[in-house]
Amino acid sequence: MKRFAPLAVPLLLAGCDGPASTLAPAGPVAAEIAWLWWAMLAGAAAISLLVGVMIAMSFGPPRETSTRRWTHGWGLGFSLVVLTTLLGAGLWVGERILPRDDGAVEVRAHAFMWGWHFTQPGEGDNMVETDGTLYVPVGQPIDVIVTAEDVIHSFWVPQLAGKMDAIPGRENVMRFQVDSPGTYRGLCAEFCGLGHAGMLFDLVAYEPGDLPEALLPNEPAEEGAND
Ligand SMILES: [Cu+2]
Repeated sequence: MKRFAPLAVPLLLAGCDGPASTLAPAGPVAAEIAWLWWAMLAGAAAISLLVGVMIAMSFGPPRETSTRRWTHGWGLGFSLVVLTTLLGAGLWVGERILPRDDGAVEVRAHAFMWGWHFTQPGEGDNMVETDGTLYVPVGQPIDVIVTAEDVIHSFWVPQLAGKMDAIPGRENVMRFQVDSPGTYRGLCAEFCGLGHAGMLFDLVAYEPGDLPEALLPNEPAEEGAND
């Protein structure tokens, strides 16, 4: 069985890529979060390694050693330094990705059982409402105001930012930014009933000068033309 273990590595790593992966960041906020993820993995690995070494040593022959060195030095000292560094990194990243008053583009995401209603700026000062697809310009900070109709949902675009709860009667604001145009996978990250698994949406990022058709003022459509 053991010799098949290395084969599992590429398979497991394959799960770290793709449209729903936080480890494939597509914007600065997500990049900070991904960096923090790796830092936490490294910290956890360092402490696990220490524990592993100590377990291995316990199987060896008894040796002259200072208990203090192990309990104070490694047990407390080393672990506290690692955990404090990670806590500091977490606070640093958390502070840097907060929304702030700097004229970011504002969009709204309203969650309901089971779908998403979005409001975003179109041409000029025109606000455009859409269902199931959120349109944002690339290269600019975006503040998404997250609300809910019925129960608690959660707004999540893994490649762009963290999760933000959508709570009825409350407005939660989250910041993100997209580096390059394209379509990104969005989903509800809070179990909200039978239709939860299908509560997906698209986030379409466009060049500011190249407004998608859905954001342009509606031409009077011919009756039944789109059915
Ligand atoms: Cu849900």
